[in-house]
Amino acid sequence: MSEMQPNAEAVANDRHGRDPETATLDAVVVGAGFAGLYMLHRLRGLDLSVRVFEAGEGVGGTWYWNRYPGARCDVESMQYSYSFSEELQREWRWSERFSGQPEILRYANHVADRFDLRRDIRFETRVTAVTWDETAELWTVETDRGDRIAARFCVMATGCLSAARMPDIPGLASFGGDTYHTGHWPHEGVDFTGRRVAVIGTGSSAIQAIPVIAEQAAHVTVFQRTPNFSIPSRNKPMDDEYEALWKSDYTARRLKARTMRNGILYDLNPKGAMDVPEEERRREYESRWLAGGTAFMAAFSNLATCADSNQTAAEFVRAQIRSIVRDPAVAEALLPRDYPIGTKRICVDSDYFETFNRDNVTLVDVRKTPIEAVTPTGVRTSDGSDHGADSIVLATGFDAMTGALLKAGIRGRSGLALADKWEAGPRTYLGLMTAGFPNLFLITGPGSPSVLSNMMVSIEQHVDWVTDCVAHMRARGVQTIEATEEAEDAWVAHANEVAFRTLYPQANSWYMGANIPGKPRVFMPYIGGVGVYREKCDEIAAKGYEGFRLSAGPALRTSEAAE
Ligand code: N01
Repeated sequence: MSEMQPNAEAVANDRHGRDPETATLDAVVVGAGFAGLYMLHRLRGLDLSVRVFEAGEGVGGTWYWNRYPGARCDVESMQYSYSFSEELQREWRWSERFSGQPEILRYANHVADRFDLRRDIRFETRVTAVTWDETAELWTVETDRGDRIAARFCVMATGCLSAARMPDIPGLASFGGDTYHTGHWPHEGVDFTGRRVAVIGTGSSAIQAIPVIAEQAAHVTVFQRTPNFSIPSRNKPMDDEYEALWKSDYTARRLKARTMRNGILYDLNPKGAMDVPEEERRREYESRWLAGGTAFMAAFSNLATCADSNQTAAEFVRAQIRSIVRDPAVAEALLPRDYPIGTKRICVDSDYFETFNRDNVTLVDVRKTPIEAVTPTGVRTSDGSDHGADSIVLATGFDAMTGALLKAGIRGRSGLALADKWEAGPRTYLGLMTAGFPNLFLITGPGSPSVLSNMMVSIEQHVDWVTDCVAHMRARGVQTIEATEEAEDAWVAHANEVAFRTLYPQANSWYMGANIPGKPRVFMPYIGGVGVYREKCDEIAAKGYEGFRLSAGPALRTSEAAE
């Protein structure tokens, strides 16, 4: 055991009566976002000893960190919530159709309290190394607070969009004002009153933040590299009848959502866009535009696969942008043209395009005039313009899907670093495990539907699958489970094949790793659909975990055996 100073709160004995600094735990979970919280709850249900490490001071993961103005979920509140507890889903009341970050964070805290989860979570503790001990067949988990803990299982619940990306813009450190990243927003909030704000980036975060910042700031300069498609959210207070309707039938609705392509229950038009007359197509797009939200992309069944069909949806949105933005030159600059709609994550906004009609908002197209440097007083572009700023907001995104996993310093069999194994891109079996890393589970890992789905649905599915797997191992005295190379190769090939049947790989998106210089271009999430994917996972488990190698060992220690 480490001689270093252990995490102070961890010194108390755990509920199994063991000193957690010296005991071998059944499981370590990394991250206390929605995945980590539910994983802890389920593993406790098996009466396993579990420790969660969380870098933040509180629970909530992405909703803990992303506190930028306007941060809001684009999955409806009635669906972006846990389904595992009937009481929880009935008692919790959402105030808006799409919940804002503060309310979602309150919900995460409510769940942590309601299920008494905090006592097994070590906050402000970052995992720095996760090493497989070949002899003991245990993971050794080390933290930046000196913990060094042995655990039979390690579950990475680190989130897909948690490693914030700072851009490599020369001079950034020399800026004399304040710099903020949307993914690490100050907890006390930021008052932009009277300030000139430069926003770099126009992805989902920026598109939500810009209208709110523009209401407050003296001036906002938006630096846009790639224009984005965005659909109005039409957010509104929660309608009591709508809530009651959902709650009257919650279980059936949740079950149905799990069979849907993206884990969201909405009305998918089964027709192809080119199979209907132009007038009907226009009506369909119009009604969805007026209804708001990502269901716009369900206007026709083939928008993700047929270029001509996709083009009709893209053109409809471009026409809306032209009609909203008064200055034709600004409208033109805001039109996304060089990738199919939906192949970069579709954005959902409240008055984003309208914001460019304000006198205090300027758009800078950095494709035409690239950013050359940040200076002490602002941002300089290639045409020699100095855009003065008091604050810079970096809405520059994340090292998505693999960033947080690779930062955790994971080493598997024979000391193989995950970073080396994934040098040419992530390789997993089902996005749940990776060969050479026994008993290490990934929640919504690359190779699973994850970011292409309602994350709550995918999180619950993975956590339930892992829980069942651990219970299966315990019942049969299995020591380790590990993906085989063959199963992994076949899954990677299948996931690729499915991805390349769609238009998605045509865009330079973070799905492809294209936002990070030098990152391998691999389509990372599984696009085969949440329902299909769930069936595959269940089928594999039913066949005795086909494609996994299960090795015998002493029966998993239950609390009874350990005490
Ligand atoms: O990040 P992004 P995000 N110079 O990567 C630009 C989820 N999310 O934080 O496209 C200039 O999408 C970059 O330009 P380009 C959601 O899944 C959900 O906004 O690379 N610009 C892009 O415009 C989302 O997709 C919600 O050319 C630079 C922007 O920065 C994901 O999180 C809300 C640059 C980054 O956009 C990530 O969204 C928010 C540079 N050097 C987020 N570097 C909802 O639920 C980068 N850019 C609604």
